[in-house]
Amino acid sequence: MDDVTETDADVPWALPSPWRDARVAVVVPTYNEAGNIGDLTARVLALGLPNLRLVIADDDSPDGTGLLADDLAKHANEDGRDRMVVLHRTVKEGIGRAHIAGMKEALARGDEYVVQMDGDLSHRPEYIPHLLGTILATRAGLVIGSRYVVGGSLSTHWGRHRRLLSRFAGRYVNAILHLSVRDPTGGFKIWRRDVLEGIGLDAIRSDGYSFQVEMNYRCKQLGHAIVELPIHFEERAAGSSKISFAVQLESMLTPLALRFGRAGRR
Ligand SMILES: Nc1nc2c(ncn2[C@@H]2O[C@H](COP(=O)(O)OP(=O)(O)OP(=O)(O)O)[C@@H](O)[C@H]2O)c(=O)[nH]1
Ligand SMILES: [Mg+2]
Repeated sequence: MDDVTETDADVPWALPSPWRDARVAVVVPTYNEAGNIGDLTARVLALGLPNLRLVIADDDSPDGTGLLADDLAKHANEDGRDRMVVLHRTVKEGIGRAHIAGMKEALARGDEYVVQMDGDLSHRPEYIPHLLGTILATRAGLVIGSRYVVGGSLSTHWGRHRRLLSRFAGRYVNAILHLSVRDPTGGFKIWRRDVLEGIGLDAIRSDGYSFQVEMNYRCKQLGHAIVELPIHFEERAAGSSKISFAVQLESMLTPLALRFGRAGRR
């Protein structure tokens, strides 16, 4: 937790029944998140959503995140329910690939809504009931936890350079793809199952962070509404960023490929 003190924001917002009974999967890709996985799991499983399932997609993290997750899952599933699933992938293939694996797992298990969330606690788990409530109320295809709508905010630990870069990335994406989304690169989202099925996860090309943009574009192409819900984005709690040059390059090229390349048309 960075610039926000322990306040009501940390107390999960209770959704009324029958909304809280929705079958929702929370997919979290992890690579070296050993310092965060315990807290993240505890907070997600404490949300008071009885049919929530946590799906961790770990790419054989050298710091043992996968093994830690296995222990946490053993404990979480003690009563015989599959509340927590850990996917062990053998190769580090990027956040996009890990998300696709986690989403496919959720769909195969019959979950109706799929949340995507980072594993570094930048995305506060206590927003999940808000995301779920918003998608249920609006019937949007996708709800994005947004840093750039009124009420949204960024960690004060973000310096000027990082803020500008993030803003530029959003503007660049919108200039090319006309998404009309204030935070098109954000990674805290909830999807309706039928929208993911309509998109067809096997057709997604992005390996890294451009996955977020490609998925938004596909959603819009299919004519589904996208709604943004304000969130406060925190600095990662522990560990370090995994963004490489290759991933940044992919993020620059993907909007162009979607708009002008053959792959963009469906
Ligand atoms: N499974 C898997 N997870 C990944 C991979 N790359 C990143 N992640 C996870 O994706 C999430 C987001 O990654 P971060 O490194 O925090 O990237 P970011 O949030 O865009 O950047 P920062 O703001 O610098 O933290 C984290 O949970 C990472 O552990 C990958 O190749 N495989
Ligand atoms: Mg992060």
